[in-house]
Amino acid sequence: MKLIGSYTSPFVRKISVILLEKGITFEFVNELPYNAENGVSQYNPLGKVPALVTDDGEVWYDSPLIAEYLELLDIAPEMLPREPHASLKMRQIEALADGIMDAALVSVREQARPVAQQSETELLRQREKISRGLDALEGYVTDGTLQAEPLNVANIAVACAIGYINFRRVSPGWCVDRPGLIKLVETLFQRESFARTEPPKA
Ligand SMILES: N[C@@H](CCC(=O)N[C@@H](CS)C(=O)NCC(=O)O)C(=O)O
Repeated sequence: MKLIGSYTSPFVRKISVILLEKGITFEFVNELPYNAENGVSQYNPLGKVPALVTDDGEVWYDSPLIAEYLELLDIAPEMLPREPHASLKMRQIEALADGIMDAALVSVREQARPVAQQSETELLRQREKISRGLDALEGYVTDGTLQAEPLNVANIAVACAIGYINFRRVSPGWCVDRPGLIKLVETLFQRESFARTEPPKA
């Protein structure tokens, strides 16, 4: 199996963590999707990572789809509850965490533009999405819907989203008034799969 991705992408990290936790051997193919020259589009016409190439040569992309494909392999631990409604709930939280990653990514791209071309309005819009998303996640921790155990697509995606906003310093004050989320991600970051997939420092 080959995972096409970059070491800084939170979506790729989500899939890497799932593969490591399930003990699935994979080759990491490092591609930088924002570089002018990159090979991502030969795997995903949208030019986005992650993409997963199976041993049969089938290609899957969009991280929730890849996660779902990996569940079909029936390799423990299961990353979704068996009960359909509970499973949908976890995927809803995964979508929320993915949305926070999307907003953080847009912010980072916007801030990489020359200052005169940056839109404060756009940055604020994205910051508000992140803030509302984190508030919703804190609510899920408070009501017990979102927990560190058992590991699943929801708590993995949440930890990857927060790992990314920490890494890019997108919302430096995110932990103020969100004690549940802090505790959740601190627990998850202790796992070997998260330690091994930390984005590079430089
Ligand atoms: N919904 C996609 C989002 C993937 C995504 O946005 N990946 C970024 C890297 S973090 C990317 O490849 N961007 C390249 C581009 O938008 O051209 C997923 O869940 O896989």
